[in-house]
Amino acid sequence: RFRFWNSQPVTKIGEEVMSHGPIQSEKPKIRQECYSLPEGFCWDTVDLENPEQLEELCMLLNENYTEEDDNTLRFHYTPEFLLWALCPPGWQPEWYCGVRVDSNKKLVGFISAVPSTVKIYDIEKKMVEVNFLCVHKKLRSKRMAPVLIREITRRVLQQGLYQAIYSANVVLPTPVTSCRYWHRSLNPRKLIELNFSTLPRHMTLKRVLKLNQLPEMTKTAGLRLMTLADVPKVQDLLRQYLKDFQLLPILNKEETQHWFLPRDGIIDTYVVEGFGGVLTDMVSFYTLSSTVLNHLTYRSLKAAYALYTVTTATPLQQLMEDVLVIAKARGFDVFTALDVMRNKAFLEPLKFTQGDNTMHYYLYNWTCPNITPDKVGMVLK
Ligand code: YNC
Ligand code: MG
Repeated sequence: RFRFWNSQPVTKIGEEVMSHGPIQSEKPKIRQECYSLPEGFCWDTVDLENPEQLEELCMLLNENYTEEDDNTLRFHYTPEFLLWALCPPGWQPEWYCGVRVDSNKKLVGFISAVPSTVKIYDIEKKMVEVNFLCVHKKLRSKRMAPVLIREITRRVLQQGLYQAIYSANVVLPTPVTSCRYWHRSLNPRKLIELNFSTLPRHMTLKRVLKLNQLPEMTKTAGLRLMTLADVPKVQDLLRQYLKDFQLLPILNKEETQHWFLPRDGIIDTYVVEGFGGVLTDMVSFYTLSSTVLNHLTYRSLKAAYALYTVTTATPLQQLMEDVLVIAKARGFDVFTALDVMRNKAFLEPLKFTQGDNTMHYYLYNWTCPNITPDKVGMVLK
């Protein structure tokens, strides 16, 4: 078990951690050449500025990235979404690491890293977020993933960064925190017909529809979409609010703009403007749709994923209810949130139900005591 992970600088399963710091503190010797791939495959850095290569990456992910057991729903990544998720300020071309088949050049493997400054307890570290590790379905269980991970690590070390943060729904050595997904039905009839949710026993559809009904209108005065001019104030709101958590991103202006400025169908941020132009609150979510396979009525499922919510004046539950009202009006079928930050306070009152999946967060080459979800101030995409 964990033949690969046991060779890596990560906290061992069951190890009790009292200290904070790198697992390998000395500067590693960095291998100059790429790691060896199995015969018949070659490395190829994916050029996201090239629309054809971006489309190839979309295809790889759309066909291979989800592990749906029943093959009815499949994430639908768009080129625009990937440009948002993968090209924040400071992105490095070498960190879009692809694997192709030698003979026909088909893209069959991928892993990415993007720069990120993360504060863990009292220590701020420049590191990378690793995401979109994917191996084509027909090439599974051939130890390709460890090669991809070693190679992205090499390319990150080459740029002088020694830590990483990543998340997965599988247990590996060793989660720094484990958070649960919660879902709020916005279109219960459709979710039930798609088997995304089940009709609770002893309940009729009519009753479920009634139970999930939302107000027609939002309640918060001054609630509006974020604009470019709001970037500095949103940055301040986030910095003030997140500082008391034990795991949080440190965002400069450019990063705040990148991650929060609304982009149609990708990222939405709403702010509450009070008297004298003060921004008192913000709430953000990203959009990720799934394709529905083999269904007579439905072709896609539109989901919103909560990012960061900051309140200083508006009651948290009210702001979140407003965002549910907005999401429903905009055609979302479901709103998903993790039990991080202060989210637990509104999840049950607003009729979110706990999902089956867990999101485990991991740190590479960093050890620290485990963090409870309510102390987590960071959401990974
Ligand atoms: C996973 N999700 O345990 P052991 S999340 C990391 N993350 O190693 P093989 C994983 N490791 O146990 P397959 C993993 N899933 O022997 C499995 N592993 O130590 C480990 N799925 O490799 C596993 N994407 O190639 C085992 O497995 C070894 O063919 C087995 O490939 C796995 O992006 C995978 O869920 C996930 O595409 C590629 O199943 C494949 O099954 C797949 O025989 C669907 O691998 C999509 C999917 C994962 C999403 C993600 C975060 C990835 C983080 C990677 C670690 C980064 C470390 C930091 C690097 C920079 C450091 C600096 C500085
Ligand atoms: Mg493999």
